[in-house]
Amino acid sequence: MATTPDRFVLPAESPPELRRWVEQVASRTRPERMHWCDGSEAEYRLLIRQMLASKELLELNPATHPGCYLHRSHPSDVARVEHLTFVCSESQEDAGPNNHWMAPAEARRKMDALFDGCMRGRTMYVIPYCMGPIDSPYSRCGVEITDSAYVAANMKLMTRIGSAALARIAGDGSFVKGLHSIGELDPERRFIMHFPESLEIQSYGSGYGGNALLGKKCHALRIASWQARCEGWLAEHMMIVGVENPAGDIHYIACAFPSACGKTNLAMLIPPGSMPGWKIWTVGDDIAWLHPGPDGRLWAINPEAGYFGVLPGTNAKTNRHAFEMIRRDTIFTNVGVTADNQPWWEGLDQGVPVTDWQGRPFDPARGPAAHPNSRFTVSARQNPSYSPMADAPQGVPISALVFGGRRRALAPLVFQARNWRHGVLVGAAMASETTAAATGDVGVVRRDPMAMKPFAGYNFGDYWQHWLSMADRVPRLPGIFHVNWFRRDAAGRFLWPGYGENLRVLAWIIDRCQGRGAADETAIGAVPRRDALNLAGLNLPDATVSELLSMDATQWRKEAEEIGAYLEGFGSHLPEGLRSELGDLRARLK
Ligand code: OXD
Ligand code: MN
Repeated sequence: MATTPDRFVLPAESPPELRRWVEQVASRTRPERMHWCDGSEAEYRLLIRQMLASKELLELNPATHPGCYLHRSHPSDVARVEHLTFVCSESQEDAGPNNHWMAPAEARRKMDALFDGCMRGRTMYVIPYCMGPIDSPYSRCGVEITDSAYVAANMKLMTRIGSAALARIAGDGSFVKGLHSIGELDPERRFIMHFPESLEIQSYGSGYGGNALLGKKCHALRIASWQARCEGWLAEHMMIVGVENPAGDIHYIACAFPSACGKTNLAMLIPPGSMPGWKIWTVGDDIAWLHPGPDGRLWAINPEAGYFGVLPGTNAKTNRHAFEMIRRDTIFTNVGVTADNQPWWEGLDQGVPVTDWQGRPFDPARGPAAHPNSRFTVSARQNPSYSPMADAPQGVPISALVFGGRRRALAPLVFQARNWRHGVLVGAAMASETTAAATGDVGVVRRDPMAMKPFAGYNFGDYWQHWLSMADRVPRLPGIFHVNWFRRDAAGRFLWPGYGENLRVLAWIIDRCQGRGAADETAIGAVPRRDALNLAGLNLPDATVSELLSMDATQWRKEAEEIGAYLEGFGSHLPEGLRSELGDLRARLK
C-alpha cells in the first residue's frame, strides 16, 4: 500500500487511533487535498462558495430565501437504498432476517476495491461529530471521512461537528469510524455497509442523505441500536416532543412512525384554535436515544442538531414552523424552481414551477416538479418551536411512547397498550404503507416493527428481547400507545383531519398517563370514549368518529394470524414473552 502523502498535516490534538485511521484511508483513497472540519461558520461559508463554483449548489433567490441553496442530486440517487444496505456482523444470525447480511471479510474486500484511489483529484473532508449535546453522558461520537462537500455542509447543519467534538473524542477514547465516497454515483457500484462489532460504517456510490450523512441513519440508528443493546439503552426512530398544557406543565412524548409518515410535522405542530394555551416544543424530529434515568424514568436525548425533512406537502397550513424556518439558511435538495428562482414543491400553495428537480423545463406530463422525496436540511435552532431542552445533557423524561403507521383500515385513531409487554408486541406488530423515502414501490403495506425495519442494526428477535428487558431496568416505564392518522373511508378519503388536530389525541394520551382519560377496554387495548377526546369545533359526523374509534374483531383476528406468521420468521430468536403476549391477544379476540 502506498504511504500517505506527507503534505497532509494531521491536527496534533487528534487522538493517535484517529490519526492512524485517517492515514490508512488517505493511503487507500489517494485524495488531492485533506480538510479537517472545525465546524466554524467561516468554514461553512467556504464550503458553500466552493460548491457554488463547482455548480454542486445553485443559489436561490437571496431576497426571498437568504442563505438558501439548491442541490440537484444524480437522478438515480434520490432515496435510501435498502437493498444495497448491509449489516456485516461476524455471524449472520446476529444481523437477523430483517437485514441484508454480508460476511465482514467479503464486505471489506468489496469496499477496499471500490475505495481504492477513489478520491484522486478530490478533497477528503475529515468531520469529527458528536451525536447529542457535547456535554451529555448519553452522547456518542464519530468521525466521517467523505469526499463530498455537500455531505460536509449537511453534517454541519445536522450534527455538532468540529473542534468540540474532536476534544470529546480524545476524551472518550472510542468513536464510530464512517468512511464515505460518492464514487461514480453509479447504482451498480453502490453499497452501504455496517460493521457493528467494530463500530464502522463504509458507504460508497451515493450522495443521498440517509446513505451519505453517516451520523444519521447509519450511526444514530444502525450502529447505535447495537451499542444500545450492549450498554442497556435504546436507539429509536422516534421524534421527541414536549406538550405544554394551559397550566404550563410539559409532558414529553416520543413517537415512532416510519419515514415520511409525519414525524417532522407532529414535532412542530401548531395547536388548533380550539385549544388555546397549549404549546408544542420540538426536541427532535427523527431519532431518540432513550436511557434509564437516575429517577427510575426513561429519559431521551435527540442525537441530531438539525432536520433533513420531506418537502412535498409542507406549507404554512400543514407545518407553519417548518415553512418559516426554511425561508433562510437552508439547503434544498431536488426541488423545482420558480421563474424568480424560489424553491418549489408539490403542496406549496404559492408560486409556479418553471424548472423541475432535474433542471429541465417543468412539464407535468413528465411527473412532479419536485422529487417526492425532495428534502430540506436546516439547523434545528431555526425552528420557532425549538425546545431549549434539546441541549440538556440529561435529556427529557418520557411520559409516553407512541407507535404509528400509515394504514387505510384496521387500526383505530388511537389505543393504549395494556402494559409494557403488550406495548412491545404493539410496536413489533407495526405495519405501514411504504413511502418515497426509500427506493422501491410506494403504498405497499409492510411490517415495520417500531418503524425500525430499515434501521435496526441487529436481529429483530434480539431487539424485541432487549425492549422487553427494559421492564427490569426502568421502574417507572412510560405508557405505550398506537395511533393511526391515515384511516380512510370507503371512498378513500381520510377520516381524521390530522396535522394540528393531532394535538387532541396527544392530550388524551397525556390524560391517560395521569390516570385520567376515559376509555373502553377492547381486545387490542384501551380505545378512548368519544367524550374523552376533545373534538370541539371539528364538526366530524358521528359515523366518522365511530369508524375512527372502531375495532373490528374479524379483521383483527386475521391481523393476529399475520403478525404470528411474521414473528415466527425470527425462529429461536423470538422472545417467549412476545409469543405468549400474542397468544393472549388471540384469546381476547376469540
Ligand atoms: C429519514 C428517513 O430521512 O427516515 O429520516 O428516511
Ligand atoms: Mn427517519
